[in-house]
Amino acid sequence: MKLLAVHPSALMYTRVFLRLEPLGLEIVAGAARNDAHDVKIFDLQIEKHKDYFTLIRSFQPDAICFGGNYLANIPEIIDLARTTRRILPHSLIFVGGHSVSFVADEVLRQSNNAIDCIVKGEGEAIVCELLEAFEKKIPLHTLPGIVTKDGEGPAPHFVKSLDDIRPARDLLQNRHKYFIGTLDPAASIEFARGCPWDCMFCSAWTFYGRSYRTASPKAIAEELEHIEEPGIFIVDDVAFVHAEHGMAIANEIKKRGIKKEYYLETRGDVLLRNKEVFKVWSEIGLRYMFIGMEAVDAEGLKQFRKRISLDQNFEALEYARSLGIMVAINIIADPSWTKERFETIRQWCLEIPEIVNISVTTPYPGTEIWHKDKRHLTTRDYRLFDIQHAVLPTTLPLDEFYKELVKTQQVMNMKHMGWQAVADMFGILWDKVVRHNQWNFAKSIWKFNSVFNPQQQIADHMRPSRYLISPPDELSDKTFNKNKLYIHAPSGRKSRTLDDKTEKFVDATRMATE
Ligand code: B12
Ligand code: SF4
Repeated sequence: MKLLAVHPSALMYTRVFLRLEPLGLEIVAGAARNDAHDVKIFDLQIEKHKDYFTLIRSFQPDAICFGGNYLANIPEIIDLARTTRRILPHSLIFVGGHSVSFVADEVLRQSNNAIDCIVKGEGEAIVCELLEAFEKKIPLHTLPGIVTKDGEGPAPHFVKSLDDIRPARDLLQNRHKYFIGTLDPAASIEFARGCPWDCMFCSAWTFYGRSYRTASPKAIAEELEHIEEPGIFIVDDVAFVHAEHGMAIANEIKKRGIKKEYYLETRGDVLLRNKEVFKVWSEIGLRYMFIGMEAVDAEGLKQFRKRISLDQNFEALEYARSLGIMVAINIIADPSWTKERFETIRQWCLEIPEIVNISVTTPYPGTEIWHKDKRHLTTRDYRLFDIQHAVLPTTLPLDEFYKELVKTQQVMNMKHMGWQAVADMFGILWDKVVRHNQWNFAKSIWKFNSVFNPQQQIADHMRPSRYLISPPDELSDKTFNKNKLYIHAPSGRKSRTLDDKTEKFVDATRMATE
C-alpha cells in the first residue's frame, strides 16, 4: 500500500528557537516500510499546504496519516483531513500521537467522517495491522488502540522492544532545516520512553502508564553512527534517570569514536544524583541541557507537586555550569501573576547566567490539572493550547498579561545579546553560515519580535474557531479517578526498567502513590 505520513505546521515556539524532525511519525513510517509498504513523509513545519495537495494528487496514497502530538494542531489536521477526503474519497485517513490519543472521540466527531480512525498510544505497535485490516476490510475498531465512530478496540499495547524499529529519517527531504539553537543542523534520537514521575500538569506519564523503557546502548550507538547531522536532540522526557544506562551509552559512543554535540532535558534532582554520568557526557559532547524548574520559589514548587527543593535546583545549575554545559530553565507563568510577580521573575532571571524560558500554565487533557483545576477555561479553541497563550482567567486584563509575558520573554532573550554574546554569536554565525551554509540559527535571531508580540497574541484569541475542545466533565477531587487518565494501562514496577534504588528515588521525589 502507499502510505503518506504528515506532520502538521509548526507552533509559535518552534517558529523561532528550534525545528525538529517528527521522530514519532518517522518511527511509524519505519514500521510500515519494514512491512513492504511504499511510504512518504511530508513535514508541514517546513513545507506548504499547497505542496501537500499537489503531492496527494500525484502520489495517490491509499492511506494518509497525521501526527497529532500537539493539541494546538488539531483544527489544522481536521481541515486537512476534510479536504483530503474530498480528493481521495476511498483512502484510509487516520491520526495518531500524544494529544489526539486523549481526545480521540471528540476529534472523530468533529471531523464529520473525514477521519476514519484515531490510533491511541504507540503507533509502530499497530500501524501494520491497521493497514492490513483496511485492505482486507476487517472492522478497524476491533484492533488494539483503534477508535472509530463504531467503537473502540482493546487497550493499546507496547512494542516488544525499542530496539526493533528504526525511524525512517531518510524519507525526509529537507533534513538541513532541523535545528535547535546553535546545534544546526540537528537530528533527534530516543534513548528511553516514558516517565516514572507523575507531575500534575504533565501527560508524559499518563500516556505511557507511568512506565519507563530503555533502548539498548548498542542499538543507540548504531543509530547515532548512521546519523549525518553533527547536532543531536535527545527527546527523552527526563534524560539519564538510570545512571548505568546513561554510562553504558557513553561507553559505547566512546568505543566507536562517535563525535556529536548533544542537547537533552532532565530534572535537577536527577542531575545531582547522577553527577558522574553528566560529567562523562559533557566530555563526549553534551553542550545544552534543559531543566524544568517550573517555579523560582518554594510556594511555586509545592503548587507543581515537585518534591525537589529550590536549593537542590540551584545546586544543579551550579554543577551544570561547572561542567561547561549551557543550561536553559523553564518557568511556568500562572495566569494569576500580577505585574509585581512578572517583575520579580525578570529580576531573578537577570541575576543568573542561564537561559530562561517561560511558558503559561495550560491544563491539557490527560493531565490531573485538566480535571482538578477549578478555574474555568476562558477559551476552548484548540489552537490556543500551546503554552504560549492563557486559556485560564488572568488576574491582569488579558492584554496586560501578554504585555508582561512578552516583556519578560524579551528581557530573557536580550540577556543573551550582550557584547560578549554578540561576539560569540559572530563566531558561531561565521561557522554556520559562511563555512557550512546553514541558516536556521542565523534566521532565528531576528525572528523573535515578529512571533512573540502581545497584539498578535490578543488577535489569536479573536480568530473565529470552528472546532472547540469540550471542557472536562468532572471537576472534582472526590470523583476524580486517576486511572481514567491513562492511554497505556499502568502495569506497575515491572514496566519500569529501573534498578530498585532508582525506583525508590523516584518514589521519594514524586508526590502521588499508586
Ligand atoms: C521532543 C518534544 C518536542 C519537540 C518536537 C519535535 C517534533 N517536531 O515533533 C520540540 C522541542 C520542538 C517540542 C516543542 C513543543 N512541545 Co513538545 N514534546 C516533546 C516530547 C518530550 C517527546 C516527543 C517525542 O519525540 N517523543 C519520542 C517519539 C518516538 O514519541 P512520540 O512522538 O510520542 O510518538 C509515538 C506516539 O505518540 C505515536 N505517534 C506519534 N505520532 C504519530 C502519528 C501517527 C499517524 C500514529 C499512528 C502514531 C503516532 O507513535 C509514536 C511511536 O511510538 C513530548 C513528551 C512526550 N513524552 O511525548 C513533548 C510534548 C509532546 N510537547 C508538548 C508541548 C506543550 C510542546 C510545545 C507546545 C511547547 C512550547 N514550548 O511551546 C512545543 C510545540 C511544538 C510544535 N508542534 O510546534 C506537550 C504536548 C502537550 C499537548 N497536549 O499538546 C508534550 C506531551 C510534553 C508534556 N509533557 O506536556 N516538543
Ligand atoms: S518529570 Fe514530571 S514534568 Fe517531567 S516528564 Fe515526568 S511527569 Fe512530566
